Amino acid sequence: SQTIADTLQKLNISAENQAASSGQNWFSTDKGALRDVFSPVDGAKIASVYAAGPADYDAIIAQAKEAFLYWRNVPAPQRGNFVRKLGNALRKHKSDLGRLVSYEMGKSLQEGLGEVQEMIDICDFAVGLSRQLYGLSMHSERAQHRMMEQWHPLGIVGIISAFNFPVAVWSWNAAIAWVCGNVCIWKPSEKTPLTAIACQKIAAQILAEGNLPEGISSLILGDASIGKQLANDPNINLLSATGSTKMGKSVAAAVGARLGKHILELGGNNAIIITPEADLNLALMGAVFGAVGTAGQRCTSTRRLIIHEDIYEEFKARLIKAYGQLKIGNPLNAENHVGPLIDKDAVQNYLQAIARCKAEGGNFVVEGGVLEGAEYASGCYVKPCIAEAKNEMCVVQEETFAPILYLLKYSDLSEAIAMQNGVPQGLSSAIMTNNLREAELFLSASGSDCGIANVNIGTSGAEIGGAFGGEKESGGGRESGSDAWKAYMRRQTNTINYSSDLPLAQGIVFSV
Ligand code: UN1
Repeated sequence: SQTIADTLQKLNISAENQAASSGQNWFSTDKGALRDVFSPVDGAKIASVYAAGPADYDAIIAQAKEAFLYWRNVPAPQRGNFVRKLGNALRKHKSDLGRLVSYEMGKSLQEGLGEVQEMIDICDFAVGLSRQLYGLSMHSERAQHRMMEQWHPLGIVGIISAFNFPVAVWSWNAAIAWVCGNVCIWKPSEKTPLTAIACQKIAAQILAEGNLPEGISSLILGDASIGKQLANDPNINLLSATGSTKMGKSVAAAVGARLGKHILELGGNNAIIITPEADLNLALMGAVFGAVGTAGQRCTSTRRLIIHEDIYEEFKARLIKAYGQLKIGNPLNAENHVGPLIDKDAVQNYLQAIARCKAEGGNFVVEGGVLEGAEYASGCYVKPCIAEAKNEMCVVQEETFAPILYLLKYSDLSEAIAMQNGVPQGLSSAIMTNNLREAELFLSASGSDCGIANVNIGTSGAEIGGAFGGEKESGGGRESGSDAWKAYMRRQTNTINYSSDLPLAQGIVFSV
């Protein structure tokens, strides 16, 4: 079987990697700090990366600006052709990239491969979209006048991505941004730079084959200070940032201060309502995958179950049994359901949340804890746990990026919906029911207040065809499918007069 060294070699990752790249042009002019990247899977050092400094940043911006002057004039379907080739290259590299995602980030190999599939899917979507960037035409109130709108590219799109979806989130933004005529600068999480380097190398190769400007795709590595720079920089015409609500608030303030555009994909506190009319087998699978998949590190992870009192005890017993069967361990081994958390800081956050939950009166029916032993030597493996809790508890109101599931009890559906909505976040939500009235109420204006609301599906695992994003502290932005592309373009309204008069709108008379 293939070793990690083989995977790294096939993806062209060196032992020491440069801080920035504009297409195939890699550099580290500032020779910033050299940072080691460790795998949460086995604690081993994978490679090192330089952090970008001011000269690296300026070079990236200059290349991006120049590339945009060219790219904006390339017909959109031809821009789609670049994305089509990228999608094909990703198909070729799917198994290697999926393995590296799994090894660098810690999610199961299945989910690593799924993440690469999500990239392929968005490329397909964007290729089709490249012939569909439709504007409307309107009827003018004036004779022999025509009105229409056009969508033009914005310029440079900055993409800040998080460790939990180290490659897919980039592609949702980049594939759409490119067909819209923008150039992209990607700042991945400093916890997962290697998968980003691998993707950038694949994209750069396609650019080179098409003789396209290097600055269409750029990568810049470093910590939050690079993110701050992007947020403050008026050269960044749109900043799409995925991460914590805290990060989002600081990005929004900086981008807002310069009246720039942003798309924010922040935390979630997602719940599944399980009614007495639910198919409990479905509900169980949806809840367990949602809560322990990606070790609870998706922004769409299921954090709360709101269960009807009549089925509460039965469902709790089934959950406890299912948790008892979970296998925790190396995510590259297909036998295991749950891999490690991203790092030891994440383990500390998990332990603190458990302690706080207990202090606030939470009752753990499945206990958590950190696993020890040779297989868990990275120190990042934790036990998925379940606590009976109250929605008002401080810890339940927050997003803890770990596999901790809170059980809440309800007696009528309006109360359940109020609980579901009664948190600061508004990303994903679900109801499990076979009752049409319950389902439709949940989806109605007085139902879920989230950007995503599902019926008989858990909270995680959205497809790229829909617009992805949430309300309230989840940020309000939308990425991926539907008409989310509009955020990556500027709308221009055009009125064209083909008469020999100059009538004014609103019937205003003006003559000299
Ligand atoms: C995220 O957790 O940042 O719906 C994104 C899902 C995935 C995306 C999650 N398609 O779970």
